[in-house]
Amino acid sequence: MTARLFVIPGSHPATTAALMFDFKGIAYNRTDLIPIVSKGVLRAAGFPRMTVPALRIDGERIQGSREISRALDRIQPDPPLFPADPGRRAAVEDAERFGDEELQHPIRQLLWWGFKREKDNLRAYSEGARLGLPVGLAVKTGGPLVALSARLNEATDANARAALAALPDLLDRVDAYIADGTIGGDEPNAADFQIATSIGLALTLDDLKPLVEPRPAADLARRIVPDYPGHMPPILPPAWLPAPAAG
Ligand SMILES: N[C@@H](CCC(=O)N[C@@H](CS)C(=O)NCC(=O)O)C(=O)O
Repeated sequence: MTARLFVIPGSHPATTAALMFDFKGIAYNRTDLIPIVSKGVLRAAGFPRMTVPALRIDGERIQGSREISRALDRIQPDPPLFPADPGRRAAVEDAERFGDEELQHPIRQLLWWGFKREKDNLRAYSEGARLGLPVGLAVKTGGPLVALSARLNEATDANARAALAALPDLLDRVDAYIADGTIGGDEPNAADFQIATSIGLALTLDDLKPLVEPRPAADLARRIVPDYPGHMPPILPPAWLPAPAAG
């Protein structure tokens, strides 16, 4: 089997895909892409969309973290990413969809807001990446790409504030999935990998840490993705930050 996973360093859904490969024990090669430049590379590689994770496996092209979880289970059923029981499978699929469609993007917008404000923050998220040029040089010359990425991700002040306002409810949802056993069990499933990376990424932002740290969601992230790369020192205006939940 030959597999090549296209990622952008620091991308949470790309990290989800990488973790699922490791869980399955399937060997793969990784191509690290620079944001924006990634779009042309993915197009040239024959992918229909312009986002990572994107996977070429034995000539087949699969794109999107949820598509990849299903493909990996099809290609190698053990260990499974989805429960066999139909009711439990539906619950995991629902949690995975929530992680993809509702949780991922607000965190992404806060990250790009932070990069836009201080592009040097990108460096820590790209440590060890093979970008085809030194990370320091990529960051130094990356201003226009950061500005464009922030724009394409709509990382405006208004959306960053909306993402922060939405965060407590989103974290409540994650904690509820843990409490009802959909995620956080002994054996991780596709929703664990989907959700834990967004929480792991959130924990790299010092501004978000006090909101996330006291929650079961943080324990899940530390277990599933203990070494999420990157660190963003405080950068968001304190007045925008919601109060940490009373504990
Ligand atoms: N919901 C999609 C999200 C894919 C996505 O938006 N990926 C981002 C990175 S986190 C991307 O490729 N952005 C393109 C770019 O930055 O140029 C999934 O889970 O696969």
